[in-house]
Amino acid sequence: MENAEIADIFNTIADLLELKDANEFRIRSYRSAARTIRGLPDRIEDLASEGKDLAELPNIGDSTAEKIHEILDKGTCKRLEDLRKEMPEGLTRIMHVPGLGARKAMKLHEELGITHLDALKQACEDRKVRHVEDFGARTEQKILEGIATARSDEGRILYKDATDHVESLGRHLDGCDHVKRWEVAGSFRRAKETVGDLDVLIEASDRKAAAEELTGYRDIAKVDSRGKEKVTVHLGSGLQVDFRFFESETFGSAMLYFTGSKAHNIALRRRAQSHDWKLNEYGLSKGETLLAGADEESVYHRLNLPWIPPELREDCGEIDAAERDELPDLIEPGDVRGDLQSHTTASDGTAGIEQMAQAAAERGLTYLAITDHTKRVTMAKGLDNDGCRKHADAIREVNEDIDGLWLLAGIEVDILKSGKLDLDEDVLAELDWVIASIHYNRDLGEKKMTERMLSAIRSGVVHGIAHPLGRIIGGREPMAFDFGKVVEACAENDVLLEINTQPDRLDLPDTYVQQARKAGVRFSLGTDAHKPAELGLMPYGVNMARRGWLEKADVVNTLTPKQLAKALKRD
Ligand code: DGT
Ligand code: CA
Ligand code: CA
Ligand code: ZN
Repeated sequence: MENAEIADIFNTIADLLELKDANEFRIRSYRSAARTIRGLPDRIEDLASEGKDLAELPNIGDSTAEKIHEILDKGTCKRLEDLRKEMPEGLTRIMHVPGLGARKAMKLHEELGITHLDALKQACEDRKVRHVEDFGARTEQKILEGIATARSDEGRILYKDATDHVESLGRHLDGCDHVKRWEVAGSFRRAKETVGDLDVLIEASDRKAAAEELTGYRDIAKVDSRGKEKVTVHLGSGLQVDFRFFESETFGSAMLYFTGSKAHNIALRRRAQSHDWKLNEYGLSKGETLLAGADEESVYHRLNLPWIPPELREDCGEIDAAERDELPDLIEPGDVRGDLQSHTTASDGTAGIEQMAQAAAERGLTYLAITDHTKRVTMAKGLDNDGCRKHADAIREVNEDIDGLWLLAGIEVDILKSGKLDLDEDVLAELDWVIASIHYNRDLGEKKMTERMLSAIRSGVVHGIAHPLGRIIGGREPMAFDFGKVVEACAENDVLLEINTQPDRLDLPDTYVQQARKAGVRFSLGTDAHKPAELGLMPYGVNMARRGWLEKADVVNTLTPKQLAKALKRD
């Protein structure tokens, strides 16, 4: 039994308990157990059979350990089965539709007898949901959109989670004697925010032996097929991996083909056809003659193009740009000098100012902006005017004591419903760095939301807008506002747009970044770290910046501290 399956069981128990409105503490303890199990480097089944005491694992107590043994033994546990008898399990999927949650899911169940997702969709289409107390027509529409998003994301995983799989699978492949070379292509190589499956290309010294070796990877739940060209497996988490074998003469054209995107491939193939050549995974050829195939560069060059970075291969203008020799010189992780969003215990972070500063210095950052929440965010104990002033003093004090790191005294100020900022402008004007964002009343209709954004952008005290769309991948829809107008106002008022680097936010996303860049907007990168380890999330945001065609000069985090200080001065 795989760790992920055990983790899923604990998450389902937590969901069912949440629907029952059970004790919050118990719900949370099941969720943390699930997280621990999912993240373990070893298979829990192996640990158990080696006789290890599972209760010694973090977040796992005696009763959880007992349940794990029960699950390993029977594939399920009594707790889950009892809950299933009490509560339709389909509700656990309904509660995860963006905008719903356990309470609303239960309400729909009680009022309309809904027990599964299809029934919910039908009820929305039949306009029954709008008549339930607290719901209304707009909510009904939102639910329909939410179901569509949940479905389109189904089976896709976050890029970061894919990275973890690739790292661990990669270690296995490195140890396979008959695997001479392996590369991951597909959406993973293009660094898309979510990945549907992994496409791994293999050069083997002996395909049969290599297939034998690679299917020995410990996290494989099922080998779907095993052939001379291709081996398909499913990992414990359900993620599909396609391994494809290629020889070195065509490895480059295979990389090109399986990196995609499909639209990019089609555009390239059209180009080849205009010369009466053929392009596929086995190379670029003229009749029987192979013109290019060993590496990607040679294929592009033969088509009279420079090599195009995978992040740009979406058929969104990259071939034209390549043809005119106007491809962007994309920003790289090493260009980033500092981090422009982080939280401390002053609001909802887990570490103090010193600890965050220390961690940033250890990572080699030359600046870090501390940007705690303001009072509107009551859940995060947000700061009021007075609290903000005191916090800024404390940040500046730590800044005095630490060498080689500039701690910016900053804030993530809420943009209120009215468009006003959550703190006084004179308080904000004293700070080194002010980003504004929306956390509440996210749905006032497009017109009001646009005005709200514009009034923050025009306030004269705001340097940037944080997580501008407010989306959570697979969890929350972007807010509806006129992005074109916001972009225009940002360009006019010299206000930055953030690329929030949290793997489930990545907000702004690629196509929005492209649009804003074309209008002359500049960007900031913020990990939004709520604990020291999250300062390591920067590369995920750099990926998004690259997919948005950004160069070093488009992102203020590449400035030296001195240049940044100058850029942030308000007139
Ligand atoms: P994913 O897995 O949904 O995140 O997205 P991809 O882009 O990895 O798509 P996938 O795994 O279906 O296929 C990998 C690549 O193979 C894809 O990016 C382009 C190429 N490919 C797949 N099917 C076709 C096709 O029908 N025509 C062309 N030209 N290329 C294809
Ligand atoms: Ca794929
Ligand atoms: Ca695939
Ligand atoms: Zn935030």
